[in-house]
Amino acid sequence: MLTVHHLNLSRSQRVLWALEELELPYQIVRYQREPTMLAPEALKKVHPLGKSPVLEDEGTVLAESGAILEYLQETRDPEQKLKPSDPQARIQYRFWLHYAEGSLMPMLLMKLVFGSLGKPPVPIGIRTVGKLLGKGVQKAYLNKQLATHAAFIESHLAQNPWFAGETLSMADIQMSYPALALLARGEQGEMPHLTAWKKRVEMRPAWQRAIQQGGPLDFPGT
Ligand SMILES: N[C@@H](CCC(=O)N[C@@H](CS)C(=O)NCC(=O)O)C(=O)O
Repeated sequence: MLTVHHLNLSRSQRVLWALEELELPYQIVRYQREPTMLAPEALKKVHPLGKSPVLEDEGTVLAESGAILEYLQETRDPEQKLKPSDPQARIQYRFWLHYAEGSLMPMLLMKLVFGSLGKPPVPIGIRTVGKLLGKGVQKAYLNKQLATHAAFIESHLAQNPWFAGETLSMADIQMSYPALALLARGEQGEMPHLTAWKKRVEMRPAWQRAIQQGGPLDFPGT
């Protein structure tokens, strides 16, 4: 039986969605974020990094959502439901699978960190400086970077209903967390194509079942 180590409000929602799309049986071990938003120590007993998601399959322990999604596709998707067959679509598939955590998530995470420098747990005496520093980095660097990413995603989805072309794939599942976080921030103006993609995602019964299993997907700090 596949086991998902699932942290609330987290990237492990992707794994639940993939499992629901593939209609696979699985069990969930649940973890709640600490007040600091970090994962509880118990997750380190499952994998040394102590992050979620982690997937267990008959003694194999896998971390990294992209690696987990590729593993599920290779081992549990004989009909290739979640990987396109067209060679050009496969190029896109690989690109978005890597881009999600390699390029977009780091910007969103930095935004979260630099946006928090004026708040606890930063010591009260340096919060004013922290806030100024955070705002400076956002203005000089992060906001421009995120605007470039948002425009790039919009132009891609203007031409493609799904990230790897005509059909839903693991690329959409991997992109779901940063793409929805970007949208939730609401700082990029109208993003009609990403919004339309979100609606297509939310209409999928497998997505709805994954949300029922994992809890509502919210983006703390966005
Ligand atoms: N690149 C990893 C990131 C894993 C990760 O950072 N997960 C977050 C949840 S979204 C986490 O476990 N955070 C809690 C912590 O850092 O303590 C992946 O895609 O799986």
